Amino acid sequence: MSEDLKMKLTRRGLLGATAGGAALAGGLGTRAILAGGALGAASVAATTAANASEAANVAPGQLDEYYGFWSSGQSGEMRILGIPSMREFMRVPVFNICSATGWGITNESKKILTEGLLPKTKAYLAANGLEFPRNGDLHHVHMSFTEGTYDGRFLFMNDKANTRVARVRCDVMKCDKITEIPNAKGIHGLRPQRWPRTNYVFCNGEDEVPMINDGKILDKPEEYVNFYTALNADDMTIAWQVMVSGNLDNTDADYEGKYAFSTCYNSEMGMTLADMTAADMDHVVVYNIAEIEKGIAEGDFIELNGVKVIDGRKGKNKKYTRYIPVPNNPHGCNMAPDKIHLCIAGKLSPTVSVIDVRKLDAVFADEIEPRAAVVAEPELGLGPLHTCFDGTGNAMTTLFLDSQVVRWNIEDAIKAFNGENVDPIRSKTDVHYQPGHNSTAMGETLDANGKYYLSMNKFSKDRFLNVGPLKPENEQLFAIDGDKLTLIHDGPTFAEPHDSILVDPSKVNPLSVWNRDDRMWADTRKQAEVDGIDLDDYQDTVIRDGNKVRVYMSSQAPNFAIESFTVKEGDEVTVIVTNLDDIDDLTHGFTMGNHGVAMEIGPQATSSVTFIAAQPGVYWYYCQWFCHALHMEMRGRMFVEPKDA
Ligand code: K7E
Ligand code: CUA
Ligand code: CA
Repeated sequence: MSEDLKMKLTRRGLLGATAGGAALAGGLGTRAILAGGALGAASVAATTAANASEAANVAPGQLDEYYGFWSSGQSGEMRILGIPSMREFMRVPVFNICSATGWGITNESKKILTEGLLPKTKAYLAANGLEFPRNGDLHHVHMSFTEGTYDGRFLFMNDKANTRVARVRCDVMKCDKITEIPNAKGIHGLRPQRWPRTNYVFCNGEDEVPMINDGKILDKPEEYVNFYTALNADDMTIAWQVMVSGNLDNTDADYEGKYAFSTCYNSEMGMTLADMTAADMDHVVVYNIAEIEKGIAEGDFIELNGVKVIDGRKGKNKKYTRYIPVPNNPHGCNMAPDKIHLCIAGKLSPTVSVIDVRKLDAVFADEIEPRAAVVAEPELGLGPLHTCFDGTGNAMTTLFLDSQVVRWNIEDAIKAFNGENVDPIRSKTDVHYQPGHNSTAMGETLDANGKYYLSMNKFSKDRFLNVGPLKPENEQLFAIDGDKLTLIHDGPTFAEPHDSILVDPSKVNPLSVWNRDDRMWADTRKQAEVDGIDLDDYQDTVIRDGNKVRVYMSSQAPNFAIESFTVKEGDEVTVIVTNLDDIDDLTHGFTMGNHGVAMEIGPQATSSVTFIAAQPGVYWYYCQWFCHALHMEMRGRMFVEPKDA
């Protein structure tokens, strides 16, 4: 490592950049502190792109070229946008609670939010008066693959805040499964297996904890471990876990189904910022999938909380994992669609480490040192976080501190690493400001193409009218023209444009109207059968079952079939609404006034909600999704009789 590079990796450099707030001050101070010299010039001046914005203009009524599936960070939902217009089409609630759709309020969604929680978690949530976590931190959304490209079945996403992984069905764009991951803490990096298909979803546990986290071991970091989890994509159960040394940040998988990878920024097992950044080098963990499966089959595991756990810690079972040293505190982990090069973003180091996955067989066979799998380490700029690809042999890496994207050539980086006098950097383009993730159309698949480049920026600062101390983030879309990136869209987003994938519409084909026999309301259907009601036919009935009342009603614009019903004070009331309309876009809602109850009922869907009618009186319910000229009139009354009347 050059002296210059070493200097940039010092802890003082990092602390200066973060603690000083220089990164937010426009970059100059940061660069001075971290690099002591000029790298590419990130200007704080606003880029004007009036003519270029034409390229992002999708004419009224015209459809976009790509779907964008977005994570929303601490908002906990998934979003669907159109590329290149950047119009936001939909918000799909996942780890959050949604007032519009009733996610977290309906019985159907509550089941999904609770059934995958660990018993211990349920117990301590209950002690806090909760059935499920109210928040989520959704960083990474990725679609299921078949043979290296998207197959349009599912989208998978992590919740760092509550150690969960969720799945969204692409046919209806609703979440259908949420699994809390045992043993691990803080699921961060997440990627589906690419080859031969997504049998596994790989999940990184970021936070270090005792192997058995029951309070017997507390402040003894030397006994902490981290867990890498393979989830079965088809049923969202845990397939196996690997215990590793150091923590786990981002993950990716190869195009052969042989290896998966994680970056680790805390090989030091430090519990303070100073300690987490103390070493010169951290590492990338390489998982040998076939050996792990064999180890599981042969019983070479311990069982922890019902999960088969392989010991892949450093120096334990070298057939399962290998540790490739890379400069301190790496972050992004991105497999190139050339099927060969894995790009590890340096974060504290201005470099990207390029690992040739063809060398990993030799690493596992002890024929070469792990570090010999690194075939290039170009110095690209300050704060490299994530890399994406456009299928041309070039890579584009976000530079957080420089507020730029650097476009560079992988082969030239390898040549330079081998001593040839070539500069791999093709161009640097300013973004506004501090980019985290980036993406290209189909960029994490074999169909990667070079049309659009998306920069998800963590700060908008001076770019929009001031809305108070909490500012929006900023997303920028660029047209890729050779090595030149031209800004074609620049717009604010609410927390947080974390990560995204841009997907060709040929891969996704959602329904417009629900199938009546969808499994989303299978439990309600079962209850209806017990109550002697055919949900597909006449159903407008009120059933009393002790102090439980079930109100079955259909809806057809602009009417609820039941215009009033009567219950007794203290009754547990379940309202089951079936939307008989089978027209595109004809969604009804059900809101029970003053009860904190609302839900969406899509065309042909059934939804249900349960509440206690605790106060006698007259209450109005109404449809809160605009459905008809007489939508306001789509309402009815609930009479709650006093208990001793
Ligand atoms: Cu870079 Cu959570 Cu994807 Cu943030 S991780 S940027
Ligand atoms: Cu039904 Cu509004
Ligand atoms: Ca470190």
